[in-house]
Amino acid sequence: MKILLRSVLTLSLALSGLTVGVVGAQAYWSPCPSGYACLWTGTSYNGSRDVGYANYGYFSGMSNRADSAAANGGSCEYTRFYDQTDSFGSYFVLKSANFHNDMNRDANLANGAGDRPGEPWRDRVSSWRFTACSR
Ligand SMILES: [Ca+2]
Repeated sequence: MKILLRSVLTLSLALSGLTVGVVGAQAYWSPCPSGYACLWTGTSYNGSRDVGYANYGYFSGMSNRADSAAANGGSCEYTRFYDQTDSFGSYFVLKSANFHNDMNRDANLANGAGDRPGEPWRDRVSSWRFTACSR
């Protein structure tokens, strides 16, 4: 009986260990709230912030002024940051922090951003567009 109890106890501990190991819903850290595209006047998400929350739009308060950026489209997997208004011109892509733990923010646009490494993007972003939206 003592051996049986010990076995049950061991099994319980093993199962609770498995439960602890299960990862919950994806919720990656981001300086940008879910559902938004975000820009800051300073590097490393400092200074003034402007946000976009429609599927696309113009950063009226931050056009050609941003030094850092983050993407967190609530149901959209990617965000394009354009250098002209109304989703025109060149753009770089950041992944949404709701879906991806990598490439979802850039602390310094001057040395490249997202999928455009080495390309200067400081004081250049004017509009955004969410893409790959699931609902
Ligand atoms: Ca960068």
